[in-house]
Amino acid sequence: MSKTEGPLTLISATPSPFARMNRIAMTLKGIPFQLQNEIPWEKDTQTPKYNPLEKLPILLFPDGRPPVYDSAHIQEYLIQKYADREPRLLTGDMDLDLQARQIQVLAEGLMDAFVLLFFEIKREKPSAEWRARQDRKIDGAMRAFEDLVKERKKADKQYLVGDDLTIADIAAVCGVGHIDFAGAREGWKGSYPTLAEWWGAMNEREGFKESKPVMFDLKESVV
Ligand SMILES: N[C@@H](CCC(=O)N[C@@H](CS)C(=O)NCC(=O)O)C(=O)O
Repeated sequence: MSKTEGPLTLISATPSPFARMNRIAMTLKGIPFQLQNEIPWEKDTQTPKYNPLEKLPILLFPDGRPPVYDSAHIQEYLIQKYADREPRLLTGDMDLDLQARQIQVLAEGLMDAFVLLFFEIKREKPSAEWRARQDRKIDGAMRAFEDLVKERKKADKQYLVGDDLTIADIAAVCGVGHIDFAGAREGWKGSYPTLAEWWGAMNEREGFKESKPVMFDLKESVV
């Protein structure tokens, strides 16, 4: 196989909820890709070589075209480039798609707040104010997801937007899944029962269950 052929590569981390969104989209669409698992906070990571922001996921092309980074940006590329492959992951209706992307933003905000909290707690003297701020965001997002799922259930809808699976469902499963995986909100399933039931079923679906988060061993100090 020549250098310009072959599958896409996704620089990912085994626990990363951001990368998980892209992994699910590519798996569901049947796009061939290989994973390059890294720990983006450690010295030997390749991430700065491809993304000056030093974050993953990053999508690499076999022909050496510029890499694509930021999970949402990668989702957009996959949706448009592979528009002929089901599931389409957006509805094609501008207003519904605005909602789908908004839900993705909410899920990413939840993930970001978790990461900021995770490292704050590792500091010698964590800031109580900063922790409270991130905690509010996590709780706010979880409440918003519970309300959203409740509303959709009332309308007898399985998915968060429209009648088919979209990036909104993928993002919500990954965001909530990370809180569950990290044990960041003990008892969350009791506090948000409708969300827990929806998430539990979605998380076991084909394309989702293969990408559940797996912890890595962070050896180097980050903060
Ligand atoms: N907005 C970015 C966030 C990605 C992100 O925070 N990734 C984490 C791994 S889960 C990372 O690479 N962190 C390294 C760093 O912040 O330096 C996206 O959606 O892709």
